Amino acid sequence: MRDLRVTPRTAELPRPWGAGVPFNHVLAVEVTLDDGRTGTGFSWTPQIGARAVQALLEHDVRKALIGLDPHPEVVWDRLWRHLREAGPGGITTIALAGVDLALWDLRCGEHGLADVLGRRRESVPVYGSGVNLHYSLDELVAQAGRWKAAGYPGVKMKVGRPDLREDLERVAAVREVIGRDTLLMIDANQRWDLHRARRAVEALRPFDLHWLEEPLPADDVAAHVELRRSVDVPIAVGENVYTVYGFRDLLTAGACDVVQPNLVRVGGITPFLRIAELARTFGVPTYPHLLPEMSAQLALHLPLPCQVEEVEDASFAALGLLAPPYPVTVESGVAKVGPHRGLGVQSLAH
Ligand code: SMN
Ligand code: MG
Repeated sequence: MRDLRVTPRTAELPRPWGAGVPFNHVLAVEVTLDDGRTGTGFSWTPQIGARAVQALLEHDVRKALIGLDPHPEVVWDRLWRHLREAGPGGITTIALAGVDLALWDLRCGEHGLADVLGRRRESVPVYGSGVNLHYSLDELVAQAGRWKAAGYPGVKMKVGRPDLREDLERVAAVREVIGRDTLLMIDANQRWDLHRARRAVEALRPFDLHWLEEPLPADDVAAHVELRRSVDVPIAVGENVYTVYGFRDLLTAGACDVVQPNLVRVGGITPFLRIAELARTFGVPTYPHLLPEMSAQLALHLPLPCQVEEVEDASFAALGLLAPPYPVTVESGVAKVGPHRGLGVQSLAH
């Protein structure tokens, strides 16, 4: 490999993710081979670390990359070891994702990623989501109503308001508007402890939850095991787990029913596929976290069926980060992958 180039992009969120998150930051990463071909990937840091990841890429990754053969799995193992002193996961793996995605883009050549990986299905259901803990009850219900009206098969909402009675009122109102036939998931974003989580699950029992996501600090494997033993709602976790070892520990402990690796946070397609294959051996499905344009492509290939998440007005297409034609389109809650080369995110860099 001859070069690596980073192009930072910032997109304003039409629906801010709370007072502190008005933007999403994306770093387009272009890798150039000795023969002049380029591949495009990206790192994504919605809130924290865009500058730090850019510095890692430009100073530490670039130097270690030049001269290597562009084999994604070999490069991944080598660079992960190289960056490890800065941490086994987090900004190191977020930086690595940019390179890994660019190398997969190159590996695909003129074909699309789903065809290179192999399609097990032709489309994937999409559930509608929102970063909506700060929404008023009316705003929350209106959002859920839009997903329902658009034909999405599932809706996910945030919980973890200071008073459990507020969560109860909000979940009840969303269930009411989406009806019994739409799946309802709740996401506590690690806000609870074991005691609060148990009380919440008990109180929310009438609302037929499809899963409870990140009820507890994501690193606390033992607490997840305890919770899972004492409640009957499925537990989903993984968007803040960064390594295959983290997923192995959750799975071997029997801590969850669904894993949700984030393609970028785990370091790209190479580790994502390793995690999905591992989870499969436990009979646990992998539901890719967010990033619908990439997640839908992967979901066509994943060994167990899943759904992909779309946060309202926050896909790369909706944020204006990608130029049409888009690699993935969603209609009536079903994602399809259109014809494109590689990952279809080349326009991120321009
Ligand atoms: C989430 C996490 C990060 C960015 C947006 C949304 C959330 C989800 O936890 O699962 O949708
Ligand atoms: Mg979540």
